[in-house]
Amino acid sequence: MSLQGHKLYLLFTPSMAGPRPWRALEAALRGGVDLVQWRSKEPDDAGFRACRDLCQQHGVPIVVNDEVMLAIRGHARGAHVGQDDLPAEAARKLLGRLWLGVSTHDTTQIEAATRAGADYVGFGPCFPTATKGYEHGLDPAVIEAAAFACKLPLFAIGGIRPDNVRRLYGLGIRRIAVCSAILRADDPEAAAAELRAAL
Ligand code: TZP
Ligand code: MG
Repeated sequence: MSLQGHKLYLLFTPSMAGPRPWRALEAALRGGVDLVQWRSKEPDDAGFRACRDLCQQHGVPIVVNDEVMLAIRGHARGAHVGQDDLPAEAARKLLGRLWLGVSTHDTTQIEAATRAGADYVGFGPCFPTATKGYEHGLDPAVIEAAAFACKLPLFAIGGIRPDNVRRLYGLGIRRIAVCSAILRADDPEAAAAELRAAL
């Protein structure tokens, strides 16, 4: 399966999702999330396996944030690394044919991730977001240039919500990664469906 059809990427941090994280994840999957990142703040292999199995039931691939070895031994579809994590080249070697995602913040980093053999990039922050403490989003012109220049599937990230996602669409963005807009929504299924409809 290629990444081409994947557009709505949920960063699933259970502690972000209120008292019933699994219910929120299931609702998000029903709403149209088609790629999930396991993004636990503490090591939680049992939580990872529960997440993986739920995603599998919905036919949705799971990617592990940071923990490349967990992705491999846990039979995830791939792993995601940031600029301060295991270098993308090293992650690429360990992952073999599994997917590698890389967080990027400018076109130089996109080019480096592409050379390192990434399968997709995250790009942002597009808007301010408390989830990662960004007070400002990138200049829309920078986002548009990245969307145009990037040869890999690019998931815009950072503060994306149903009420601003169309601005990104207008800049050429066709894939998004979100956390709080779904996990903190009163109705995660509706939030996911609304984001998906905008893409
Ligand atoms: N990287 C850039 S912004 C961000 C990450 C992991 C947080 C995304 O979360 P939210 O809640 O969708 O802004
Ligand atoms: Mg990281």
